[in-house]
Amino acid sequence: MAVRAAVRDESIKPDSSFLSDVIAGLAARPKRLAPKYFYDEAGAQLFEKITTLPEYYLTHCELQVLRERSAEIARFFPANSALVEFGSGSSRKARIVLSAASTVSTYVPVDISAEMLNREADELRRDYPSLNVLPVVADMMQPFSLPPAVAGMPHAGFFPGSTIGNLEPHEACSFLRQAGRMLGRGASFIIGVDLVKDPKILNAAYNDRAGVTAKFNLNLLARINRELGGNFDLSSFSHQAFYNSERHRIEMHLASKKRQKVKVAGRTFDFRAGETIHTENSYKYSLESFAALARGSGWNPMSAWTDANGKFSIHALVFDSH
Ligand code: AVJ
Repeated sequence: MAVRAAVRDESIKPDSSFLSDVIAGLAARPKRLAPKYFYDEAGAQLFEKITTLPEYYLTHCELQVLRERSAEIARFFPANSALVEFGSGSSRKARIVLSAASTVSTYVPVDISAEMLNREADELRRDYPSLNVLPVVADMMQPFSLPPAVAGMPHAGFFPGSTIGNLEPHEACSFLRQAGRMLGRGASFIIGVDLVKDPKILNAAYNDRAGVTAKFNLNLLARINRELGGNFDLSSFSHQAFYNSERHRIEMHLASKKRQKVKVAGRTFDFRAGETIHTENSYKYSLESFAALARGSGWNPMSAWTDANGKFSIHALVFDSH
C-alpha cells in the first residue's frame, strides 16, 4: 500500500486531487478510480477488518513469516542503522522485526496520515525506549526526504503487506529504483509480496463470505458522496473481484446493476447496465518473477521466505546500483 500504501487517510489534509482524480476517472473509458482512495477513516477500518477474515490469508501468512524469520530478517539490518517503513500504518509488522533487531537504532515510519503516525510513534517510543522514532508525513509513492538525523547511517527499507501489488509491474520497478536511490548503495529492503496460487484461493480472499471486501469496495462510492457531494446509490452497484490469470492479478470493480446517471460535484456521469468502475489491481508474483523485477530495478535478491503453505513471500534485497 498503494501501499497499504500511498494509501491511508488523505482526507485529513485538503486534497483537491481526490476531486480531480474522481472526475477524470469517471470520465475515462473504462471508468477507473485509484485504490489509494479506499483509505479514508471508514475504509481504513474496513481494511483492518479484512485482515482478520479467514479467507484473507495474506496478513495471517505474512505475520507467520515475519515471526518465524525475524532473526534472519534482522541480519539485513546493519549496526546503528535506520529502518524506513513505506506506508507504516499501525507499525504492527515493524514491531515484529524491531523486537528481533537490536542493531536498528532509528525507525522512520512514513505515512500519509499524520494523526495515525504521531499516535503510533508515541506508543513505539514508550515500548522501545532505546529506539529513536522519527516519523515522516509523506505519500510514500512520491520522492520524499529522510530526516537529516539519519544521513550518516546505513539504511534499510521495509515495505510489508504486498502493497507493491497495487502498482503496475513497470511502476513497481520505478518505485523500487527510486527507493534504492533514496536508501543508498548497500541498503537492504525487506518486502512482502503475495504469490501466484490456485485461483480459487485468490478469488475467495477478495470475495469473503461476510461481505467485508464488498463493503470496502463500495465505501469508495460512499466516500465520493460524503466528500464530493456525489449521489451514488450504493444499492445499484455491486462488488466484483476476480483473478485475471493472463495478467497475474486480482481485479476489483464496481458494476452498475442498471443503466443510470450519477452526479458528482455538479457533473453527470452515465453508466450502462453492467458497466464497471475498475477500482484496484492486486498483482501476484512467483518468487522468480519478483526477483527478476527487483534485479531489473537495481536490487540484488538475497533471500526469500514463504509461509509453510507457500502462499505469501518476504524478500530481502540489497541495492547495488546507483
Ligand atoms: C493492501 C493492497 C495489499 O491487494 O490485497 C484487500 C488491498 N483489496 N482486499 C490487497 C485489498 C481488497 C490489499 N493491499
